[in-house]
Amino acid sequence: MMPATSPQRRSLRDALGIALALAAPLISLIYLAWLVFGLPFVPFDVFDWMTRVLPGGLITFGIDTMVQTLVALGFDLKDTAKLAEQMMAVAGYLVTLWLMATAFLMLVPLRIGRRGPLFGAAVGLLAGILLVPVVLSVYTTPEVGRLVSVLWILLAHTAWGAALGLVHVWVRPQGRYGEPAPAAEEPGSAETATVPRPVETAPSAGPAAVPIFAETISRRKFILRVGGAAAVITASGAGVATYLRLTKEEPYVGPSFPLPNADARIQPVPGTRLEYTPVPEHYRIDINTIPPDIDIEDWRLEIRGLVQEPLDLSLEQLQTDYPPQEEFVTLSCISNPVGGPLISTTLWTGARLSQVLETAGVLPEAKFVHITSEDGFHETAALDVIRNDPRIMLTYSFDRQPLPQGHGSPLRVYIPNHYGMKQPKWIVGIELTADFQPGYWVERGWSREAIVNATSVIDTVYADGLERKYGSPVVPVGGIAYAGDRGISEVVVRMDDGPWEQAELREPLSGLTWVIWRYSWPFQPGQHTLYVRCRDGEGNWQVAESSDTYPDGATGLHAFRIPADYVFPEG
Ligand SMILES: Nc1nc2c(c(=O)[nH]1)N[C@H]1C(S)=C(S)[C@@H](COP(=O)(O)O)O[C@H]1N2
Ligand SMILES: [Mo]
Repeated sequence: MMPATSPQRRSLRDALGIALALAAPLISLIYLAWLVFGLPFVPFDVFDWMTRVLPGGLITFGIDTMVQTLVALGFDLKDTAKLAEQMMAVAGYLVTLWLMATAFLMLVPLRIGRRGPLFGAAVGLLAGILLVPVVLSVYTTPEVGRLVSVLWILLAHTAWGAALGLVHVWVRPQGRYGEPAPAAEEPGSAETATVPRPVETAPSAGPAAVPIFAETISRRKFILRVGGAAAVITASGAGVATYLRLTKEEPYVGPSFPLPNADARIQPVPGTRLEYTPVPEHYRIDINTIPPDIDIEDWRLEIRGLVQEPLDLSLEQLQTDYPPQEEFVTLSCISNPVGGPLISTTLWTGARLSQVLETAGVLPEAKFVHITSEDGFHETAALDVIRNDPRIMLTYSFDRQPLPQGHGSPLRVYIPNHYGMKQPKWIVGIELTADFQPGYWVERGWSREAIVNATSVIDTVYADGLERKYGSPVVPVGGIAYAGDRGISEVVVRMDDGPWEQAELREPLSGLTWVIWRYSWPFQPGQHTLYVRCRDGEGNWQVAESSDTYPDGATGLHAFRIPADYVFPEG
């Protein structure tokens, strides 16, 4: 006997709940398999693939929105930018699976019976087949062979589909008043349905209508059980991840050598950012959710194109056949907003690029050097520029330590005075060409030259340092100014609409880094805004007019708002 309210279809709410309870454990499983066996983590690969194929404007908008949101929410960008991307990747994948499964549960007729799992498996396999070329084209997460990865992707998604089909037959649809209804109706009884079915996969009645479970269970019970299992899998995944991270991470203990300007007369105002960025805190920007993992033993730098002799150089050759050179370098991302966090300073060590090219014997027709990376990133530099600038180097060390994986291990290039987008990490090839070839971000509309704009930032208004100068209270103010290899000749600060006043400059780590400045602000009670502006070593003032990061890098003055209750002058 059938209850009168027995529905012929699942409600959307039911389908959404069940579909979510199935999508979450698949992701947890794929995640665990990645951590433990190095099998592909599909969400990250799909996300990175989308980053590469979607129009540049959309990606730029996405990055800017993310950076602005994180900064506005007060997050430390170096910790959160990649994490936010990773969360977006997982969320996108989850929602896709969720919607697919919901559609399946809504559209596939309940009387599909024992053919449910088979049909589900076919749907899952199809999803897996679509994902395979995507993952293979990016392939940054797997640490296993391609065949194993392909098999895993197909297997995992087929299993998910089969589970979906099984659950479809197993979990009975909820009646209007919560009464149970059989998952598969008796032959004939379903035919009395007045609601037309959207999809008829089994047009002929017959064996399909025989239920494969002796009993069906309620949605609530199902979600409790599967949800419990999913929670266990997810929690153990997070546990393993935390364990792996804790055992991998080494604490950072400052530079192992004295900084060249340790005795400089001008000292930073407390609250100014560190002049020498600890490497773990160096900002990181690239097109990868997980940085490429290159095996240094197998890696070779391939020099090709218009050369007398193509070369394959090992890292050891680069380190021993060429005299190492060092530079203190400030690197900035072109996406760094004025006052933003995408700028850092450390010590770079490498081999002079012009010398390495000489070994290969550059042919006279060559005009450009096209550098390619493991992740598909690439950039072009003019051969003239490389020949005339001995500072341009193939870098293998940060802070006198091997280049970290996230910063381009084993090799990246340094080109002074240009934004980071001009400086490929994870280099695998250098080709000498006669024709200009636009780089990865240039193809997406960003600046062809990408010369850094002069910029200056107020890091701190040190209220606790309030002191008296000639009897009047002053508050120390400090920050950085940066203009690539042009250096900084002057920094000025002004309050509200007042006159510009000189700040003092600290001797920088090198002519390629930012400069720390300080200024004694004659204290005024009340609410005020301080502005800073700098002049580069060639005498050009920082552009005061505001412009967006796209396409040439941000310009405009950094402002520091001082609330009325910020500083309390002593009696
Ligand atoms: N291979 C590769 N190199 C790359 C990128 C990338 O996505 N892939 N991003 C560039 C950009 S936009 C910047 S700002 C710098 C950042 O270097 P960092 O992460 O070491 O700070 O790397 C550059 N080199
Ligand atoms: Mo960048």
